[in-house]
Amino acid sequence: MSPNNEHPTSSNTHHVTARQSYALRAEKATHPLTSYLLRLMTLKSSNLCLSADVSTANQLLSLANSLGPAIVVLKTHYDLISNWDYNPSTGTAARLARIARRHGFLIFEDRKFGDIGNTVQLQYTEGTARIVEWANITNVNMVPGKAAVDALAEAGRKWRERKRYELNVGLSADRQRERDGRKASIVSITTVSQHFEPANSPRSGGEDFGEEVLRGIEEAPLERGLLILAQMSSKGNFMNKEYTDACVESARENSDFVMGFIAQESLNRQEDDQFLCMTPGCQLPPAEDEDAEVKGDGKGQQYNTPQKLIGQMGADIIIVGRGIIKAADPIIEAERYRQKGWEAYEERIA
Ligand code: 5BU
Repeated sequence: MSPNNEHPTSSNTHHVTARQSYALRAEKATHPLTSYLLRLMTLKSSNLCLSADVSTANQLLSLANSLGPAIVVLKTHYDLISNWDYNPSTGTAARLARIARRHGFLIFEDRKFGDIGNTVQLQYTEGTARIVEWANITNVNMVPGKAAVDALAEAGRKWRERKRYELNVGLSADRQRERDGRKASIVSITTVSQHFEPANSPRSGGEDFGEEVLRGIEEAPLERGLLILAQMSSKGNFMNKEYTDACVESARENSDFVMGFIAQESLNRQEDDQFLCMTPGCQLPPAEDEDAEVKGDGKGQQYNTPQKLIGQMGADIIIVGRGIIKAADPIIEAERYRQKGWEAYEERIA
């Protein structure tokens, strides 16, 4: 493979989706989670994903709580967290899911699966983290081949079917108990898996969060979604055009599971492509010098502004980590990124 380390420079907003509003795309999207996310973006006027690259669970949860109102997706690297608590009911993922429902954002575990099909299925659904249980979205590095995507899609489908079945069994058992006048007390697999569900859900064991749920939208659908790592932001990466094209083909083959791409430009090419493009490598110049050039991080990361990524490259969601987390006031900075990202989108569709 020859490296494709140059960032795309030309405009990439010719596809019909680049001119459509997120609300219209929500109506047209066939993937339920894509449709939900686009509605959430419309509701919150936000196309911002926070990359919560911190090292303790408390830092993660506190960032999620304070920046939640500005974002639509929170991206985790759970293996960066030194004290990640794996308990399904009281652990880090369960607590994050409650905050996600309170503020209205999806959880995206940036796991970059990259192994043979059988292994990625196990990594996704089993092991300590059981990512499928708590992450609405995850991603795959397709270097091992399309089988990795097919295998994750199969695991995602199976999980959803099992979950639906468990929920139905759980609901009918509850109804039966109600009819019998008995208290809901049996501990079933349903009860255990329900703890992963977001707050205030008919699926979440009846916990009532009252006012503490984002109004105007229901909880996220059960469907899980995958993003394919089609292009990277890092200098000198080996993701060439041939690889990127294969990612797009694979996405079309698994469009009931693949929501879109991690890429530096929109990859919608065919008329009916409706993929999302989520883009890392995003920073703003300082507020006091908005014309300044944004530079890399000295460790291979390359940055572009929201204006370039959303406005010219057709990205849908900007992914921002240190630009926000390391700011003197992350809440103010997250709001600044939200505004800039949204303005760039409004200009694009105008
Ligand atoms: P930053 O602090 O905004 O540079 O963080 C970017 C995040 O996005 C970080 O978690 C990376 O692992 C992630 N990332 C990226 O920077 N570039 C890529 O091409 C991919 C992921 Br894929």
